[in-house]
Amino acid sequence: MALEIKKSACPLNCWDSCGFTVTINDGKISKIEGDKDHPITKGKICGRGRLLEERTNNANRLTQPLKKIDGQFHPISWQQALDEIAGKMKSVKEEFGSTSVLHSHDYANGGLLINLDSRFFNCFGGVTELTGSICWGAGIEAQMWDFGDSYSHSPEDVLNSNHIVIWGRNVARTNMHLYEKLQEAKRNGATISVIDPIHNATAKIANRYVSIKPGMDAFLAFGIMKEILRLKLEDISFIQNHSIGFDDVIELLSSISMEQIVAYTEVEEEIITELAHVYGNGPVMTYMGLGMQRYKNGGNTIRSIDALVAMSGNVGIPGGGANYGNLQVGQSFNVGNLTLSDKKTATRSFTMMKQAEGILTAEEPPIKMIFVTCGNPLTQVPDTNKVKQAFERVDTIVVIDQYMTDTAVVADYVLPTTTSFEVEDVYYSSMYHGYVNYGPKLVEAPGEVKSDFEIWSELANRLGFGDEFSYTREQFIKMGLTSLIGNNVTFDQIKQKGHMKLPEVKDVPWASYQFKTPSGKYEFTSQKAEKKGQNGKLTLSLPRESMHTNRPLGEEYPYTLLSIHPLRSNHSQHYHIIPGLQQNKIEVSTDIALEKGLQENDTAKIFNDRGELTGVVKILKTSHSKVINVDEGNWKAFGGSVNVLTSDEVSDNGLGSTLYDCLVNIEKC
Ligand SMILES: Nc1nc2c(c(=O)[nH]1)N[C@H]1C(S)=C(S)[C@@H](COP(=O)(O)OP(=O)(O)OC[C@H]3O[C@@H](n4cnc5c(=O)[nH]c(N)nc54)[C@H](O)[C@@H]3O)O[C@H]1N2
Ligand SMILES: Nc1nc2c(c(=O)[nH]1)N[C@H]1C(S)=C(S)[C@@H](COP(=O)(O)OP(=O)(O)OC[C@H]3O[C@@H](n4cnc5c(=O)[nH]c(N)nc54)[C@H](O)[C@@H]3O)O[C@H]1N2
Ligand code: SF4
Ligand SMILES: [Mo]
Repeated sequence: MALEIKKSACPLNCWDSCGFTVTINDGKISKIEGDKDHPITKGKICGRGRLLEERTNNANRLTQPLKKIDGQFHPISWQQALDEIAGKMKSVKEEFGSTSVLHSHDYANGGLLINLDSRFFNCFGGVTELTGSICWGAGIEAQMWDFGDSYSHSPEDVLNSNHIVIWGRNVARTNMHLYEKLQEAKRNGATISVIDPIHNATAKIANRYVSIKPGMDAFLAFGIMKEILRLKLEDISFIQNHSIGFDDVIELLSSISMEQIVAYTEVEEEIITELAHVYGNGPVMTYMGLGMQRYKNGGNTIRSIDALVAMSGNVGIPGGGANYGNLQVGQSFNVGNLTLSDKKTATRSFTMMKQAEGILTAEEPPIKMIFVTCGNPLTQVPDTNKVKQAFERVDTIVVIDQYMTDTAVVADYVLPTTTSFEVEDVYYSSMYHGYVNYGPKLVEAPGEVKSDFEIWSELANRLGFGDEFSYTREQFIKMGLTSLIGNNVTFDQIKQKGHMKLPEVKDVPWASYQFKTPSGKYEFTSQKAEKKGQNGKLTLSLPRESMHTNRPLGEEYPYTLLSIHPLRSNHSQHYHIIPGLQQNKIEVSTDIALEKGLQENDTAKIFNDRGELTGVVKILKTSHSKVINVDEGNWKAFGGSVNVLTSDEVSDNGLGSTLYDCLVNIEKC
């Protein structure tokens, strides 16, 4: 038996972007472990990564193209599937124009060549595309306004911090290598504060846990800034020399009292003062999560925390930073070479959030055909009932996936695709560190499975633009890396080592205080926003669904529903292979349990005007008193997605989501 051990990389949409060592036994993946040589992973990976072995080998994996006939799926040949799909594309383009085709996707695979989907649709003439991001849109735009870009400090730099503030990031669950770094920093003497409505696993190692009312973090930042000014702890030199608009912040802060701040946030004044001393005694490294900006006021929340970090002198210094995304990595590639956006002659876009609304209301042209890739909108996009209704209204749906997901179930054609071990690519994440990883082809794909790339190129041949796909994967990877070549990076180096830190990536961003904003300074009041016709100032904005903004709704549905990321699954991708996950768990605060007479393991129903969901009650020992959580990603077969309850409303900036801006009620069944 031939046993081999090879390096590879995790393709999952995750902060960590780990390096793997993969054991291959007789042409099959048999084990996935962490690559000890990888500077971030250092030999450790999570269960989601290890279970990619199961996701590759599972007997339920799709291995043949399927076509739905009279409500039942039947295997068909690739020849038939691709001929029929290309034929349909041609005819809808002739009759309605190319934008009658919608490409619905998310970012389930962090490989560079996933961008070839855009090349295909651009060469076809341009389809209806999705803009914005359910994941992190509001916060990215917020940082674009404040700094001119969204950059994080290198993982190692946390060891230079005096204090660390984990603000709405579930580090122990979603960002395991930061969790390890936090433990190391704590041993070195740094303090850790966790600000979160839920006492999550990271709070267990923190020196200070601050429970906050969901959606009210900007007010906490305002309270801390007020105290910093009162205590004269602000960085006057940074404010005077490297920023604009601080007068607007002072005006805003004087328009709200500390009593109001305490009432909104439900954080005690003493704790606000303590946090002012933390920020005044830097360097302080602030790690913001993405959950916290999935509210109507999410962009303003991230901007207000950025402002706190900036005015306290924690921008551009080792051990500091307003760490949210790290676009330095993604921006290093030459993605335009892969996507050929100037090939498209027609354009239309829907926001990712409101794709269902778009499908239901589009007229000139209507949506006649949908392609779904790297996404599972029937579980992951808000307002599932509306998404289902919209998808059911479209004549032809093509889903490219590895499994019969809730979205694949509503398709007309399901095309089986490869896992990352069956094709060559380079992988990266624009969320945490600055490394790019190499993933070679390690095994043959099972059955008749074809990669997304092969599917695009075979459809392109049928549609008359096959030339644009007449390159090998390696040639395409090199095309995407051309922007790096002058920088002493070659594909062969990445290949040889298995990973590489991209030379452009700065460990301490903004150290020169040269910001990428219109003024070149840090902008407390954003000129970019003003140019767009918006008020670029920070505001006292509130979540959309709350007692303060909609009293009748707040009375009917008194609890905020969070739907945070599951520990053991990456979104919906692991539920079907982990029996222990195959039931919705409704986590409620102890106060809600008392109020509603709920006990551990009772069956309960949560509901609002959009939908309802049943599950088993779990009681959160420490959390904000009005909070319920159901982890996102669950399949219909196992109780259904929490998104039956969430709203498709878009956030205040950046076309982000408002998934956690969601009121519900609960009753025992
Ligand atoms: N295990 C696991 N890890 C993952 C993923 C996964 O599916 N599973 N997904 C990956 C992806 S795509 C992403 S985007 C990241 C997301 O990573 P995170 O941002 O860490 O995860 P979220 O689950 O979005 O929420 C993070 C935290 O925000 C808190 N929170 C919610 N509302 C508020 C609020 O109003 N204020 C404050 N202060 N906190 C709030 C929640 O209680 C939760 O602890 O995780 C990545 N890593
Ligand atoms: N209620 C609620 N909803 C949420 C969130 C939340 O916190 N709460 N989080 C949001 C966030 S942050 C995100 S990032 C999104 C994630 O949303 P999605 O990306 O839609 O979620 P996944 O479950 O990862 O689904 C990805 C699908 O792509 C398939 N896939 C994997 N690799 C490939 C490939 O190479 N090619 C193709 N064609 N398919 C592939 C997988 O099998 C899977 O079915 O969900 C969002 N939805
Ligand atoms: S899911 Fe994230 S933490 Fe887990 S192995 Fe993949 S990159 Fe690493
Ligand atoms: Mo995400």
